[in-house]
Amino acid sequence: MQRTLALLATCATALGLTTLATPQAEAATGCKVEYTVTSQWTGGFQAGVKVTNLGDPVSGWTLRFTLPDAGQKVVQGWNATWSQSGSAVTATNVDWNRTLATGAATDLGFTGTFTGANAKPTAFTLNGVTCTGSVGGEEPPPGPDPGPGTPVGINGQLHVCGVNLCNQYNRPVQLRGMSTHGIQWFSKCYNSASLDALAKDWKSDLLRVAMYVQEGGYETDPAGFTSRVNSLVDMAEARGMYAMIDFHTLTPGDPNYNLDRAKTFFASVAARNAGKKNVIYEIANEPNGVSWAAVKSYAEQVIPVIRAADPDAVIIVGTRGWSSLGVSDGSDETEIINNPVNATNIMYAFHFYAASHQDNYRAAVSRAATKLPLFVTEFGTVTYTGGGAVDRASSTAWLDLLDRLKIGYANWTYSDANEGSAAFKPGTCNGTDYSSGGVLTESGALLKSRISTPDTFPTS
Ligand code: IDC
Repeated sequence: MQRTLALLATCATALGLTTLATPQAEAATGCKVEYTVTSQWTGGFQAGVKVTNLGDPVSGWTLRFTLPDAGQKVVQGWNATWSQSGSAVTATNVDWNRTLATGAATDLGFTGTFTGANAKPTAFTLNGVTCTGSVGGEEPPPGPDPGPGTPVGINGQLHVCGVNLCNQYNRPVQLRGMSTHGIQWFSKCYNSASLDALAKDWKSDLLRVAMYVQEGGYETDPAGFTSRVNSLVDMAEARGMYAMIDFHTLTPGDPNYNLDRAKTFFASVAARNAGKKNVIYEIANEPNGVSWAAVKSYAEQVIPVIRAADPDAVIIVGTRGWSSLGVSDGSDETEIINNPVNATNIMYAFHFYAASHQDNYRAAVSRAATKLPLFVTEFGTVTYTGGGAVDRASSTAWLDLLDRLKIGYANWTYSDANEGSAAFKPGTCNGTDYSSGGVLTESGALLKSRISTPDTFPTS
């Protein structure tokens, strides 16, 4: 302790705030703070502040936070240069902890005095970016117990084993569920009544949360969409369903166009949801017009950002040609088998639209399933436009194949969009009835009949 103690006044003068590096304009940012009062006595206390960098590496940083009670004063700090102005506290790196790699943490601390309640600090920022973590008032309450009979209650934390998705007993499971439509357009469809119907009537294992990045999505309001996704994760968790966080890139098709947004978004949602068992991350919906090498490079930059905050979650990587394993670009699964993403606990996405994608796509999935962990994170019963008639024969052939191979799926869409792929008739989401047969489209009725059959999750 003595070695690292630094007197506030001395260090503030020696290093000053002018030596600070600021993050580059395009750098991804994110941070986690764990604040702990390590001891407290009459009028005084000592606190530890662990800061984890969840963004790109930094070579100089400033941590700021607010002490909410007027009587709280920093007396002496260590491992940073500390200063206080009113309720605002600033801690600047010292020389030896100036650089923080992605995922790297540094431990700071201070002793202080207080006269009131000694409330936890709030509004932590690192280089101006809001931090998540166990800081006063910002930690979500512990998740509700999903309940013994629910998909999350039975299966717990998932992981990849061989080519399968496995549950807490290390046994393969197939998750069957639904995808939202774009949450920027159909947020009215995702409420307590509709999610109750999905969990209880449909007996869905999974809600995929489709957060478009363009088309009026994330890029227009990063904080707002991040918060909306988190709240849908909570709503799924409360009902014992898994939540797949879909970074719904579509146009442009090169996911690298959104690389910095992806790092910032996933650093934040992964830190916030790390303690939950129900989260699966899908890092790029449908890469298109881009090589597998470019998709792999994107994945190998985004996955470490998620792992730094949430080490044990399953991550799903989109594939070339609108997540067709390359088939829609005239390639096939061998480009992935020969050059897989360099990461563990990952799966690869496959998408199909039953009226458009038939025998040659089913053949590719049958072959690939022996070599690659696959998840059908999106499919439709109609054409690839999302509209047109339900192709019952092809949809049934697909679902029978996925059941046989134990490949999980999410159907596009749990919404009342005016298109054949939607499960509900237009206008349904203006009301409160999501359960009666009358609100379902042909596609909705077909999917509900498939998803609601009993799961056979192994329990030992
Ligand atoms: C479609 C929607 C449609 C919307 C369009 C453009 O159904 O209402 O206008 O996107 O954003 C995908 C995509 C998915 C598409 C869907 C159907 O992942 O975003 O949704 N589809 O076209 N890949 C293949 C088909």
